[in-house]
Amino acid sequence: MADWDLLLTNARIATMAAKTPGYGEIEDAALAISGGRIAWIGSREDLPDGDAAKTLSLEGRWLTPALIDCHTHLVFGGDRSGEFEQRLEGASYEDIAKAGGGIMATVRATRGMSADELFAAALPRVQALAAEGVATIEIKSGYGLDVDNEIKMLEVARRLGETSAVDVRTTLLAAHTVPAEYQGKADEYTDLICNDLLPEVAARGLADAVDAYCESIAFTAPQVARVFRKAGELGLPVKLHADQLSDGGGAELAAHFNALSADHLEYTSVSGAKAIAESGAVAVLLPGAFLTLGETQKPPIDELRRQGVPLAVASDCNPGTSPICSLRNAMMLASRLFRLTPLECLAGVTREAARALGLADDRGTLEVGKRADIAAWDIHHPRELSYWIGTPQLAELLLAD
Ligand code: DI6
Ligand code: FE
Repeated sequence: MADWDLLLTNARIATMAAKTPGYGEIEDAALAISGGRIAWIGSREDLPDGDAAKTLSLEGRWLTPALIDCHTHLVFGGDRSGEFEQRLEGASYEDIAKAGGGIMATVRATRGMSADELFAAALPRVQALAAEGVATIEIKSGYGLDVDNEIKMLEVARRLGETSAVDVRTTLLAAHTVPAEYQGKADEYTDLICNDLLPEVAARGLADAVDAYCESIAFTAPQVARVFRKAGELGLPVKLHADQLSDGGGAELAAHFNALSADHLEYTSVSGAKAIAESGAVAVLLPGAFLTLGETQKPPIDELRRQGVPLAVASDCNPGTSPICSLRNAMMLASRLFRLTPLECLAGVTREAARALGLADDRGTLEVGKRADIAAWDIHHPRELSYWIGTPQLAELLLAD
């Protein structure tokens, strides 16, 4: 007879398991949890005999894997509503960045804040995501752009994970933009990242991955390649902001370095999509940035689908291009703007988001052995999670620990 910590009964389950068709629906289901892991899942009539320390009836509610926001920049100082206004008056994102605004404005605000102040500013964002069913959040640095401030950001991100119920994965994005003090000296700043910052971050275990922004206003492919080679030497996986504003061969570059994911991809070519497919990287779609920038060129969704590239969806929560602290809204936008189906949207914030973080074996689907991070919803069908706009439907978020 099995011993379980918790037995969930009278539930409808969308397992989101890769091998099952559709949502992997199980009607009148039960799910048993032991030691924070799923110990049994299936139809209630097949449930083996067992003793559960606690039993919870879900009263017919739907269970899905807890959501995963696999791309955020939610630790930052200040806001950029002034630039939002300027853009609506005609300035472009690149114009503002070249005039010293854009990312650099947030860098100045972030450098000017203590770790405690940054933590206090970021905590409500983490709580807002958790309130809509998110249990895992990736948080990038990239607004410090020197050794001390990048480390400060990563420490704040780690602390957010330690002090909240949400699991935080951190990503070093020192190659986000060239800081003002290195203007015209991008190679020297790349040296600083490779020689000083990366080794210290790796030695202190502060980052789970390394990201870079490959773009005409940011870093060239050879500079990104140096950062990625160093990350590889230090045993850290990589991911890339690729082809967001122009086709800079970012998808190919990400594929070449076996990146976990290539993110944005608005300007990715057919050959770029093929390269991602062959490498096995996840395409992370960020419709909040597409919306905010008034972008008209969409990621090559049909080509990515044809090539069998896994599609993830994330909020990209940041003060410049995606001031959207809601993964449900990102799902909603992915369906409206990129025509992802509700099934693709839900897979994109569960199974494929886990894969984009290198956590596919650990979470993102409801299967035996996986982490028991489970969202219970007041809905009649899981497609509603992309359909409703701004409608809270989370009944409960059950977390492994
Ligand atoms: N692409 C983005 O959309 C964000 N970073 C990036 O590389 C923008 C970050 C910002 O504007 O503050
Ligand atoms: Fe981003």
